[in-house]
Amino acid sequence: MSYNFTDFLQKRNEKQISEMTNQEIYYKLLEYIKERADEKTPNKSKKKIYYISAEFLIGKLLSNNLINLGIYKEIREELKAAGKNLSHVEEVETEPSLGNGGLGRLASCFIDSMSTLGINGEGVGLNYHCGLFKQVFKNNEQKAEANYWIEDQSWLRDTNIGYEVKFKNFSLHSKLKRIDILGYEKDTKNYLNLFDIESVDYNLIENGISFDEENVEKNLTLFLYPDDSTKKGELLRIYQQYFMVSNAARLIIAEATEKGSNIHDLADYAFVQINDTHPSMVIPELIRIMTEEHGISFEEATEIVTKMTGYTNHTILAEALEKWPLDYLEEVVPNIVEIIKKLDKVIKAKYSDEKVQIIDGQNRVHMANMDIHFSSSVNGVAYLHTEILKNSELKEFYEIYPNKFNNKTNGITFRRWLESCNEDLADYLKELIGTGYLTDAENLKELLKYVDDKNVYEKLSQIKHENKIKLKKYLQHTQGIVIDENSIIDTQIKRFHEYKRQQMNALYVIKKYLDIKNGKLPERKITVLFGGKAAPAYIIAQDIIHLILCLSEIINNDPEVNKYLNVYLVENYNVGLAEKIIPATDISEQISLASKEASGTGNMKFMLNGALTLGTMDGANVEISELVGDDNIYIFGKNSDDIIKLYETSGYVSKDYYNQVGIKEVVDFITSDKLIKVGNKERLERLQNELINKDWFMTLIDFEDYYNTKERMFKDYENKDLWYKQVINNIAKAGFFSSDRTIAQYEDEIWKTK
Ligand code: F55
Repeated sequence: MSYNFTDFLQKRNEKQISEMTNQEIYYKLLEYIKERADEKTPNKSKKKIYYISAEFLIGKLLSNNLINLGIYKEIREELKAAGKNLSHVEEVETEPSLGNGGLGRLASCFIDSMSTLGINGEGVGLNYHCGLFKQVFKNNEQKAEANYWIEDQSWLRDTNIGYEVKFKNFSLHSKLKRIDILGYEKDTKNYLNLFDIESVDYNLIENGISFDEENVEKNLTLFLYPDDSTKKGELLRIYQQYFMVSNAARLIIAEATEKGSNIHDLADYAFVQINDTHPSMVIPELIRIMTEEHGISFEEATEIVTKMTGYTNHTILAEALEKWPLDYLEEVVPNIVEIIKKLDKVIKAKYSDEKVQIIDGQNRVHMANMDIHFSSSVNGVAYLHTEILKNSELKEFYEIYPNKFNNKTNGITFRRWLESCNEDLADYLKELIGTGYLTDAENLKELLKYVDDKNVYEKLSQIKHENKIKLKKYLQHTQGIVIDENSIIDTQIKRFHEYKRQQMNALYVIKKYLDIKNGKLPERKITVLFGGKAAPAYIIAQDIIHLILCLSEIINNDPEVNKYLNVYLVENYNVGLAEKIIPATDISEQISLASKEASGTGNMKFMLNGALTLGTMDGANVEISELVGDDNIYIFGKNSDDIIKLYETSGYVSKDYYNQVGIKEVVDFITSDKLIKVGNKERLERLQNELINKDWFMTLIDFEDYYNTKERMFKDYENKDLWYKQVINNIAKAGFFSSDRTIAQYEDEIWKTK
């Protein structure tokens, strides 16, 4: 059998564990795990999945790899025997920040599940050296700093694979780096393929995250471009996207050829899942290579590529759908423009409807439209989202291709989001229902036999309490935040965006503050936790962050109020923080404006970890509520049909709501003397004006219902039997949201590798 870590060190004449620093232990574990990974064989099947994504928010990999190797507890004991603490070693690892939020995290859960299910499927993306910016707070505002994460020793492995990528004015040579993706207790493994350039130059960084954007030969993989980029960065983003897909196309063709493909049959060897439109240029790029280099006709190449690609949509927000100006593309990749024009011609010849054209009247290329015409599958990421795509957002396409559309409700890997982040809960579940849920998450339903068991309520509440204490220690140590472990913890962690409505939660905080000042005291102390970054170019989102930071300064320092209410916005929210905050949370805030959140995946993580959802009928909340039933979730607000109608008829006037009693005084507080004293007048006034006169995401329409529902939740929390009965119902029904289920559906219904 396998040698353990101590044997590994002895064989190499290394120091004893007890004599090593945590840093040294981390690096040795990294080598040890890589060696163990070398024992595994790559998955083999004729057809291979290439999950191309501009983002893979992988998080730290040490504990996840130990769990997937089945040696987490063993290593912890070995370290403990030497007087070392595995969780301190975990802290040494830097977190790669190769993604913005849900889309990137989803891609990471998916590659974990593909490996676990033994599917021959790999991720393909870019190796950003600084990734998403590091968030720091100064004067109650967000500042962005460069976030270096690559160290001399890391999970990245060098390969000698690399390709020439031709742009209009120069060529770049790529270098492929790989990270092993180990399935849970599997003898096989897959890779995450990250392409890079060797000429990245950190000296281009000026200050914070500003850098010389023109020097593409040296900056191509320097930063992950934030989603709300201004025009300035758009060209760079096109360079990044083309570099990513050109390399992916080369890799696909090389691997297929190696296995005997003659390219005419490429679709038997490869399937490409296009994660949002960022990798869409893979379609024209594959067609280009086939026609230019393999003598295949344009018609045949188009047919092959259509057969071997599928597109996943993650949003209905119009501003997030990529539309590249033709002349930008022309400047970067003229060869691709030729192909896109040909594809556009095919569509123009067939359909007159303006809405389904690839190139519009303003000479912009609608990337999603190209994907839908020239791929074989179009999927949304939750039931409601897919229905909205079919019936409103992409209606015209659904009429043409009813069979292409399908739903794949998102999921999360339970290895990271339960086994690794909430070990005490995972151990207790094993005590109650055995280990079956580890390989088939639906087995969590067996928990339902304990739904009336008060001993189980007691134990679950103890675990939650312990998790609050762990979070308290961690936040105290790393951020100087001291939360109260006896308070109810109410959490909203996600990217800052108006549609996610952190501003509504902030208004709640104001109302609660005013309540307390007026002598209306909560039964138990409430801790409202926020976490998330705002795109540097997204002013209103930064204003919302500013408001929350100002509120926390006032509230946490007011002795009259801080006994009953605390508000914190944790700095630099990332995967690692999520892993600590979620197990400690009681209330999961999923309060997006109905129809706007495609799915959400935080909602799933919280329910699995024993928090109850306070949410709108949006995204996957709809499916959560169907699974757990009305008694086990707190739903409020207008539904998506009503909201879609309101947009169609321009029927929402925020001022009408602002003038209602109970709302005006709360909104007015944003520019009160108290707030202006600790804040920036311009920001606070702009935000208040936005809420009163625009409020594009209808904060005020749902505020009253939100407030009342949250109050009901606090009341129910005091009834422990009621609360924990709901908690059990939620954990028991969370099995559906395992990404193993999602990936099995992609495999059975789209990919068909087996
Ligand atoms: C990143 C870059 C661009 Cl240019 C546009 C969007 C993004 C991004 O981060 N999107 C994103 O995270 N979308 C989310 O995808 C999740 C996974 O499907 C969904 O759960 C979530 O609802 C959606 O907002």
